[in-house]
Amino acid sequence: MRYKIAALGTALIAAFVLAACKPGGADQGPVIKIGSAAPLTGEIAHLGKDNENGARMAVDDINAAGGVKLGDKTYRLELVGEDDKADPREGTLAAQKLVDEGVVAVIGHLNSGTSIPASRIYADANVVQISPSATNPKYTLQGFRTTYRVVANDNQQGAVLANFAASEMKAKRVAIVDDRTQYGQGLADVFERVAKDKGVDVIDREFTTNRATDFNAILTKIRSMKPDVVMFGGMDSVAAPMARQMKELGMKATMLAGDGVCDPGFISIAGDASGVLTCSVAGRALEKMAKGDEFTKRYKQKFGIDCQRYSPYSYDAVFAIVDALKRAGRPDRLALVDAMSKTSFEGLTGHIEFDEHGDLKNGEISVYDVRDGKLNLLASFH
Ligand code: ABU
Repeated sequence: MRYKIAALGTALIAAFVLAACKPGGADQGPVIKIGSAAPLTGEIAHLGKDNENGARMAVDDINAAGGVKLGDKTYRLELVGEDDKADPREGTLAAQKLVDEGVVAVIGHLNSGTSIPASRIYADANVVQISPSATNPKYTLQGFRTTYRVVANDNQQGAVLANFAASEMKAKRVAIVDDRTQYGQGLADVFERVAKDKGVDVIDREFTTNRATDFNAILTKIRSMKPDVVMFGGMDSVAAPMARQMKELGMKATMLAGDGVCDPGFISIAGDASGVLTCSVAGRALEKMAKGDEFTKRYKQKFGIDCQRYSPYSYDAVFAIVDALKRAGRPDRLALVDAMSKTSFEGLTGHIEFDEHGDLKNGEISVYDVRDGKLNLLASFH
């Protein structure tokens, strides 16, 4: 049973409707605001900007195609971006700003550690939240009717990584390091449990932080234990210097990591140490999306940079909002919340439909390694 929606006060309804219908200019018509929350500064800003760019591309495409027709009105979408700095407290501040700004829904946040605390603020304000990248299972298990994601979760991702290590990589001895974030630690926990079930010897469990850059002590200890695999739960900004230090220490182990690491940003920071990585993405591989090539070309043309990881998912998240708005028939937060659970459409990233928690049905996990400085798709799992 999901969280009962808090009743909206008359003043708030009036404020929201006014915001939603505020003229965007003489020739632009009324506006529906959609929020985007992600780290736009700091170590993983490249990923946050990528999430925001995907949402912006969807908003621009929808506006270019004539906007959103609801009843006898046609609305232009406006994307309102907030920087959550990948920090839980900043995440709640960004969430409150977006709620106060009058957004009807939010695409975000990028991190599980920001998405989870922010989700209560969105739930209390009846604002639909769709994360294009937060994978910690707890995010959708809080009982909120407003909380969705368009990627698979870490119960799936951690299990696929552990099965892949045992069955495909034939790993016998695995050391695990995590960054103590909700994402990194959570993914490492699932990986450890499933790996042990598969008979893999988990020889060490270490932790660091999501800001650390020096892993000499941890890696020297792990090296002495001769692992086949070092599983890392965390983000690319930490994994890349760790990979470089593994190479400097002459370690032969493969680094195995999840979607926080599996992106071109890792390769550009890790450089000639990037070949150590095997990693997963919590969704369909870009290479397997029917319009993946077209998306990456248009993205490069529009923003002048290559897409990183989850921009196709934030693109689809905006379309999920518009799909539900059309069923709702009006730009109203509560009507949108009611319409969201019936979402069912073919998106760029695959079929978008949600289970009773707001998790994507039939989420896919893609596994890559790095060859010749590029991510190379190895396998996909449902
Ligand atoms: N899923 C990868 C990074 C985002 C997060 O879940 O924290």
